[in-house]
Amino acid sequence: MAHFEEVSKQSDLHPKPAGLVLQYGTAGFRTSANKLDHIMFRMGLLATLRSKKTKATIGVMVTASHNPEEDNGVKLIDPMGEMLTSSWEDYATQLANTEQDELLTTLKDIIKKEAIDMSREANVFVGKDTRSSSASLSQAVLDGVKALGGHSNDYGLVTTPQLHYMVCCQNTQGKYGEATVEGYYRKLSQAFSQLAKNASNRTDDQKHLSVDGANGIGAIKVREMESHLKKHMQLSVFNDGSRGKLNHQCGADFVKVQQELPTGIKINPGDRCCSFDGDADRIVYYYTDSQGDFHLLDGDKIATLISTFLKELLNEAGLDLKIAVVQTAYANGSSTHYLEKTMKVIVKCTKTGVKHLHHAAQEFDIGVYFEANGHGTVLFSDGAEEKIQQLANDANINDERKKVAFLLQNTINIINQTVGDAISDMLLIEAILAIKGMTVQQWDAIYSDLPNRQLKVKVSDRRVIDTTDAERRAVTPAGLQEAIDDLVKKYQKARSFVRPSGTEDVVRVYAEADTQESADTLAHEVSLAVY
Ligand code: NG1
Ligand code: ZN
Repeated sequence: MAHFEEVSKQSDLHPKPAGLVLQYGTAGFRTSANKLDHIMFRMGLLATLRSKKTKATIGVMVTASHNPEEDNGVKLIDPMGEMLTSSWEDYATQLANTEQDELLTTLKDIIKKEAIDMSREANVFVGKDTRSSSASLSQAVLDGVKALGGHSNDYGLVTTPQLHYMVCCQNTQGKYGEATVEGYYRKLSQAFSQLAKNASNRTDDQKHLSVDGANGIGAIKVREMESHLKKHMQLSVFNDGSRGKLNHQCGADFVKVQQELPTGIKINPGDRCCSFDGDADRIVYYYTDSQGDFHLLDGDKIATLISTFLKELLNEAGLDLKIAVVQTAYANGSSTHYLEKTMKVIVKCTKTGVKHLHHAAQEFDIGVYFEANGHGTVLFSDGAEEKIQQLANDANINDERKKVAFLLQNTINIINQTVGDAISDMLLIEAILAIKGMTVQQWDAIYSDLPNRQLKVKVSDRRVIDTTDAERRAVTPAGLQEAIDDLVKKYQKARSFVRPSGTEDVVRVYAEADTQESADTLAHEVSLAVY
């Protein structure tokens, strides 16, 4: 067929370096930008096939999130705005690694295995972050879509969650919202304004938030959003890309791992601040106290704030809906303890990677999922949304319950349920703090984090480490887990685990204990055991 000739011709313009092998990992493909041109072209092809197969619009986002500027990457988005289904990750890897002269054979194999009707239309939404390499790489994706005869819509610079949102809107015929960036701003800002009406008179100080945009797309987009928020919020945006380098000593990953302020931000003690990551799907909050000490409110604290708020609303509404919090092994032990023992909500632990948390959260009426690094959102089941809707429409309920139903409805509308979203999470957190009349210090005081430390270890082959029990225990290499157990025993309230990273060529080490010194020493000792 003519399309295959075109694929062959175009593919020669996006040649694969012979012998290069890459894996579709935790968050798609991610490596140095100069190795990715052929990957992008081929992901354009794969997205077109996936679109034909699902009879729906598919998304392709060009970004390497929190990685340095020199890197890039690509993630595919499935019809409901969720991550690409795992069964197709293998196709992505096959297509990425097949040598130039075998590309058509691999492509035809996938078409045959999936029985794809090639006469069907295909539609692909493409977005990119602000990296200097993203422009040509997203063009390579578009070339791939075109070569296979698919239609594309190039959204240009968008956050990752905005693209997820638009794919979902498109495939639900507008039920979830309008498939435009403007539609996204409108939906979220309207919900925010409605929620903010329920906050008692706030001073300008209370409305003020400092945002570290990681010198990335989030800074641009939060500025665009600001005009929609009118008098409800006052933002100071730092690290907006005008001077600094993407993710360099700033952004959510830097702040979370280093447990310190990003560079380029000017704040006073007590000021409420947050940092986005490079593609604005993660957020962490923080402040400094009068002694100049830094206080981090990470994904665990965010999950606690949101789940407490929702649980209180459900109680007031008299709605019997099952709420759960989904975390990973990186969740601070204090957060899990607080959620289970004090809040009495169900807590589930999954493997690292949003797709795992997302799936686990789908099992509940309301699933609040957050990685400790600030990547997360809230999922409402159809049944839960219906019950909330019914309550809101019930003419026989008192004003108090009506108000609660209204709050729940707007909470649903402010949340981007397709994936973790820094802007949407920020608005929800700001609304909750405003409604509860809570300061960032009061939020921080809900529980105290156990001191912890994260380290990266370079090894010759990180794949020798295999884990079990949601990555909390190492199965291989032999003796490693026993060595970790022996080290952990030396400290109070201690816990430690290791796992190979899915986005970088490193092994990650995590340790927590009763003091920072113990957590630091334990992390160091465990990293020596990994060598
Ligand atoms: P890896 O590199 O597999 O640890 C990191 C994050 C994940 C997830 C992905 C995708 C940590 C410890 N790991 O994965 O939580 O966010 O990146 O961005 O933060
Ligand atoms: Zn990200």
